[in-house]
Amino acid sequence: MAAKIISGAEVAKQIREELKREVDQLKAKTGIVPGLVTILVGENPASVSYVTGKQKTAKELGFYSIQDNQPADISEAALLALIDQYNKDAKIHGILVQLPLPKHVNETNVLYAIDPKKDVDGFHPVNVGKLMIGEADYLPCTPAGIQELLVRSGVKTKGAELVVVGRSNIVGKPIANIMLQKKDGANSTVTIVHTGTPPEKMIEHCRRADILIVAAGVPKYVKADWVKEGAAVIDVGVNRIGMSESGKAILAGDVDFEPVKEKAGLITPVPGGVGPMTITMLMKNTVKAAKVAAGV
Ligand code: L34
Repeated sequence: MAAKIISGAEVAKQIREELKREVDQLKAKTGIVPGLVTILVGENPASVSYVTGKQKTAKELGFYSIQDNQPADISEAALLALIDQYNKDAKIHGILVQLPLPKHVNETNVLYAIDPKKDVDGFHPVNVGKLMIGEADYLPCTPAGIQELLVRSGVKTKGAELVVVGRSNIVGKPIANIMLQKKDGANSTVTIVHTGTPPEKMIEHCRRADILIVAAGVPKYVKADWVKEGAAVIDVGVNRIGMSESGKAILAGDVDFEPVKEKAGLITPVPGGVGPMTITMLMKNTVKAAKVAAGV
C-alpha cells in the first residue's frame, strides 16, 4: 500500500499560524517584538536559500529581523566580535550562525561565543548538554521539527524501534537524544547507524525500524528493501543533484522516494518535508527566547 505523504510545508504553516497569534499577543501585552539575527558567512547557494527562507518567515511573523552577510574570508576574531555585539543587543533574542562555516573558522569557538540564552539553534554546548539530560531550553531546529512532524502525524513513538541514519551534531545525535527521553512524543528504542556501521548491518538495522530517520547526506541512499512495511520514514536530506533549465536547483532526499513510498506507512517528501519544519522551529525558539526576555 502506498504511504501517506506527510507535508512538512502544511504542518509548518499550521505552526506558524499558532506562532503569529503568540507574537501578536506578546506585542500587545509587553511591547516586545521577537528579534532574530541570521549571520551568513560567504555565499554557499544552499545556505543562501535557507537563510532567505528564515528571514522571509521571520518577517511574515512580524519579527524584528536582521540578515547579516559577511564575506567568506572574515577572520574568526571578527566573527566572534560580531556575535558579541548581538549578545549585548537587547532587541535581539535569537542569534543564528548558518553552518557550515569556511574551513579557517573554528566552528566550536563560534558556537561557544553565542550567549546560551540567545542560542535559538540549540548548538551551544550548554544547550547540547541540557538536551542530553532532558532539560533543554532550546531544541535544535531540524530535530525539533522531526519530532513535531511525528507527533502531529499521530505516529506512536513510545516503545517504537527508531533508527537514525547519520550521527551529525546538527541532526543525528540530537534527534537520537530527543527520541530516547522518557517523555511524551519520545520514549523510543533508539539506534544510530553511521559510516562506521558495516553495510550489511546498516540494512539489517534499518529493516527493524518502525520509525526511520535518514540524515546521511547521500542522495537516494535508503532503498525500498531497507524499509519495513508500514514504517514512518523521515527524510532529512536536501541534496542538490542538478540544475533545471530555468536555473533552479533540483533537489533529492536521502531516501529513494518513489519505491520507498510504496512500502512505508508514512513518508516525508523533499522538498516540502523536514526543511520547512526546520525554519518554523527556529521561529518557535525565537518566540520563546523573546518571552523569557520579557519575563512572561
Ligand atoms: N546554524 N546551520 C544552522 N542551523 C540550522 O538549522 C541549519 N540547517 C541545516 C544546515 N545548516 C544550519 C538548516 O537551516 C539545514 N537547514 C535547512 C533549512 C531549510 C531548509 C533545508 C535545510 C529548507 O527550507 N528546505 C526546503 C528547500 C529549500 C531549497 O530549495 O533550497 C525544503 O522544502 O526542503
